[in-house]
Amino acid sequence: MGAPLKRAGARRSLNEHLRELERLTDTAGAEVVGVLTQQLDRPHPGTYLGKGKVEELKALVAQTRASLIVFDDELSPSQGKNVEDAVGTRVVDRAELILDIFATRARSSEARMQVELAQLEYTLPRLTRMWTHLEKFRGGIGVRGPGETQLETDRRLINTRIKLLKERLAHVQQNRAVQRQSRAGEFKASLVGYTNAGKSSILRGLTGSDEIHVEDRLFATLDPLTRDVELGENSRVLVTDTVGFIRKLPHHLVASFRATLEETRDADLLLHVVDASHPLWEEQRLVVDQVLMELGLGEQPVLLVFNKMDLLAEDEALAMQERVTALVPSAVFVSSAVPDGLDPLRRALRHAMRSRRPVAEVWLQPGDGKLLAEIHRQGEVLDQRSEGVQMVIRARLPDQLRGRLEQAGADVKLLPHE
Ligand SMILES: Nc1nc2c(ncn2[C@@H]2O[C@H](COP(=O)(O)OP(=O)(O)OP(=O)(O)O)[C@@H](O)[C@H]2O)c(=O)[nH]1
Ligand SMILES: [Mg+2]
Repeated sequence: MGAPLKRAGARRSLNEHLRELERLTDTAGAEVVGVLTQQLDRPHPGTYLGKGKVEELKALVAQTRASLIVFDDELSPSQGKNVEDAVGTRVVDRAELILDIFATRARSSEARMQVELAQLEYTLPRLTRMWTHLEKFRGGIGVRGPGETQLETDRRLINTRIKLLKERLAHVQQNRAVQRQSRAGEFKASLVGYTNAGKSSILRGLTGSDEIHVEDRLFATLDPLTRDVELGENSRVLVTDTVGFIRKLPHHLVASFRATLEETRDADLLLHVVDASHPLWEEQRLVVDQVLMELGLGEQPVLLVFNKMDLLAEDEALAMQERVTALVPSAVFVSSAVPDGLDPLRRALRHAMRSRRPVAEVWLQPGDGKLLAEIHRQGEVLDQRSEGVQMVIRARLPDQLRGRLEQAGADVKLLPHE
């Protein structure tokens, strides 16, 4: 069921949005047997849809023998309940569907805990309203009836579970933070983007590793994965693949994945992957920007990576490159599906790395063991040699470290051409 509010362009995107909902439904393991749409001036407070449309929905459900109604739009708990009562079939909205997919696909214990946390937090307010709803039917007999007691029990149980999950997650995240520290010196890039844009395919292409899971499905990747990528010419970068975003991503899910995406906060560069062949790529790009903002990542340096260029006709591809480059000169256009199709991305990564982590030669005095250790920890050492009593290290140095070394009296020479 797709019933967006009337506004400019809503009709045009409605079909694409429903196609996406169909793919989500399929991913969740259901088959779509019928589709109904309506454009609304404003949602009906009781049933979201108007009365006539609810009747139509009921007829369609009877005709197709559907056992589930999926709404693309967000329903209040009472609206969902009212439609359920009117039609006699279970109703879920998009948020519940997405939560369900995450729940069945999450593999690592961290992802599973995060999804459970999101589901419980989603349920908590609905639980209250669900019981309130029942209260009404009992005609207000007894203010502290069994229903309310049950509600309190349920609430307490859920709250206890939420607290426990939060504690466990905090523990996992501490371990992660320790791991991150050990990689402090390396140049890090994170792949972010709309689900199915080709993030995992790009990491696979960059590393040549078949172990990386790629699938023509929404939310193929849930757990972040970091791999070392050799760029040639003495450059190496750590690239992290992350969970994809989608429009109307449930807020609780974003909140609970915040920690997993902590890695991304640490990244020197975000690689925002856009599916250039998707008719709504512009909307998808905005959705990703919005979620990044929500996650507090709005200020990170971003490289726009237009992927799947092989699916565009030559003139289309040229027109797109021209239009995008005029607005975002740094954008790159790639295809992970053709040989050498990722070369523009490799070049851009080498360039980004050189400008942000220039190679320097550091001359240290014999007593500078502490500085040497710091270079190894925070920078990327390419080689080291002795010149008389002095130690000469060639390394990629983040700006801050270079400043500190100079302050501490080390002799630091930038080597601009490496
Ligand atoms: N033709 C073409 N297909 C591609 C390209 N890159 C990825 N694909 C396909 O797009 C689909 C999704 O690719 P993934 O790499 O799994 O996408 P993802 O962004 O990791 O998706 P999620 O993990 O679900 O967020 C797969 O069927 C890929 O084979 C490309 O450059 N060209
Ligand atoms: Mg993926």
